[in-house]
Amino acid sequence: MKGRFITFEGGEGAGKSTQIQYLAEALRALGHDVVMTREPGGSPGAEAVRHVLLSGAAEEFGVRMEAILFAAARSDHVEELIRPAVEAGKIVLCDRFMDSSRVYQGVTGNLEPEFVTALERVAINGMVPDLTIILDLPAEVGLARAAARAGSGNPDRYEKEALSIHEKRREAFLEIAQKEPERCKVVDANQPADSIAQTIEKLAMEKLAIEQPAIERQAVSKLPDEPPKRKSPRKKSSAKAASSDITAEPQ
Ligand code: T5A
Repeated sequence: MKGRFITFEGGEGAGKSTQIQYLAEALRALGHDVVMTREPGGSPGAEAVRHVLLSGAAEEFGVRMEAILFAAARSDHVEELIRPAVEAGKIVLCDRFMDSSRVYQGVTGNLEPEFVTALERVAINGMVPDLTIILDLPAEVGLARAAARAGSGNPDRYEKEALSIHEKRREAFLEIAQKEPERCKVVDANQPADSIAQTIEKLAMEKLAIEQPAIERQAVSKLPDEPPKRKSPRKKSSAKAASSDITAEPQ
């Protein structure tokens, strides 16, 4: 089977990492080879840039500089990890990708759309996600979840920003979904994690089934209606545990 690239987007504390764990488990139970990764980061080069961005070290140099750094990290991540994995037939689940740059740097960073589009084109180099899950919930709820996360330490560069900015980001993600309904599916994230996981699993299965050749579609159609029994996904131990399977987080 051709690999697939699925991204998870949304505001702070929307539950992206939690849901990636659930989906990875469900897909693995069906025999898929799954790679979990995240942005900024996901490859050694990009992880080095992550620290600069999230610590706020680049903030004083302005949003254009930050946007270029996100794009540089993304380019490395795409070429070193995402594309090779998809070409090898794996399903890549990524915590944030190009839509986060459109929203955080573009909309709330007030960067010109042409600049954001140009960076995106270079950074992703054709690697458009097959499916993007947008986890939607009030910014207040997401921020409270992020703050309550065990051992979360100090808020990062973006978590510190005003509630109105986070609400604007929520609207911007919904707008992207409206413009690209084939790629982006909005999921109500203000529910118990288990029910969100079932909705996402269904969306992912539909995507896999639709685009698979007939013989593979037949196999998927024989899957049981009920999702496989899951264990709770592992908890994060620090501010945000590296979700990449293969990359350690340099701090
Ligand atoms: N950024 C990133 C940009 O500005 N531009 C870009 O191009 C990119 C790629 C990344 C930051 O970088 C910015 C955006 C971000 O500000 P990060 O540390 O990687 O920062 O953090 P986030 O991606 O924002 O993710 P968070 O860690 O804040 O949250 P998640 O992953 O959405 O949420 P998760 O799963 O960790 O859950 C948070 C807490 O809520 C609980 C979990 O157990 C956890 O404690 N939870 C639930 N509680 C109740 N009900 C549910 N349904 C729950 N689901 C999870």
